[in-house]
Amino acid sequence: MGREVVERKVPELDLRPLSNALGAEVCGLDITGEFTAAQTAAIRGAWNEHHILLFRDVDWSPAEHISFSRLFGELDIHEATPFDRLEGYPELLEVTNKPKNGKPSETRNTGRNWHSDYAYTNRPSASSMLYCVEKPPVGGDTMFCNMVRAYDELSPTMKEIVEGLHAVFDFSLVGRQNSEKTAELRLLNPPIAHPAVRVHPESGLKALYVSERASHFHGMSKAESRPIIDYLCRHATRHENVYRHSWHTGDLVLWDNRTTMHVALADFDQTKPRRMLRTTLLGEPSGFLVPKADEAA
Ligand SMILES: O=C(O)CCC(=O)C(=O)O
Ligand SMILES: [Fe+2]
Repeated sequence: MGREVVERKVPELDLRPLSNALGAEVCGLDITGEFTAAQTAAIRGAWNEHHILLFRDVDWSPAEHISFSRLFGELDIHEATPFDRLEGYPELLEVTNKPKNGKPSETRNTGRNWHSDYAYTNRPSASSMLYCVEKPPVGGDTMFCNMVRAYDELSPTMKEIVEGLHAVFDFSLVGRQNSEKTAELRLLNPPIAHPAVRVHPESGLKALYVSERASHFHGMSKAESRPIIDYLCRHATRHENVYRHSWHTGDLVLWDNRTTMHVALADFDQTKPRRMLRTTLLGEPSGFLVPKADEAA
């Protein structure tokens, strides 16, 4: 027997801003169960406007997390980081500091610098949905910044310069600690260049696409690129352009990787468990691999 379609007045979503820069909480909406196309479109519209949506007190199964995520696009099965996927659910990445099979988890330091998910692949992620299962008593926060505002607030001349650039994303800059494993993953995900300004396919908004994982701009040396990358990251992550999320169990945060960056803070006692589950929506194919010679420049 199919599940009943719950009557929800989603087109009149109860939205509360999370910060001045970005983000909104969607209040009073049960997101388990089925959605009509109109309801999904209403959530999508709010998401495109606010870049980040928060749902609280979500109590669902891995299968429900996956089916809700699929309403918004095709899911990645995390082949670019083929570890810590939930047993039987490759669509769910477990981001946790809890040991796996008696060994430290691969994801225990995931996201420790400002980034957009999977920028180092040729299908940079469109968006991610992170669900908090277990959290430390204090800390373990995640910060998000608005890359549409970051672009908008550049001078006209800087906008023109950046629009002509391709940023090269390098896996060795993801901030992992195990260098052997990092080298192995860099072979799987060789440096790739993407336009430094991207146009959101649905909203048409332009957003800066540069992060702390960009090594240089294609056709420029690292020495030439560094000050510009550093400036753009500093500019994008100014306090007033950031929302800092302090997690509660049952929180689900949806972020758009085309219009935001995020960073997972190590501001907690690492002996306390933190466990999150993430679905990742595939973005449009983008970018070109960087020839070895150029890479060394
Ligand atoms: O653990 C977090 O808060 C986020 C980690 C991260 O960067 C991600 O899951 O994409
Ligand atoms: Fe991330």
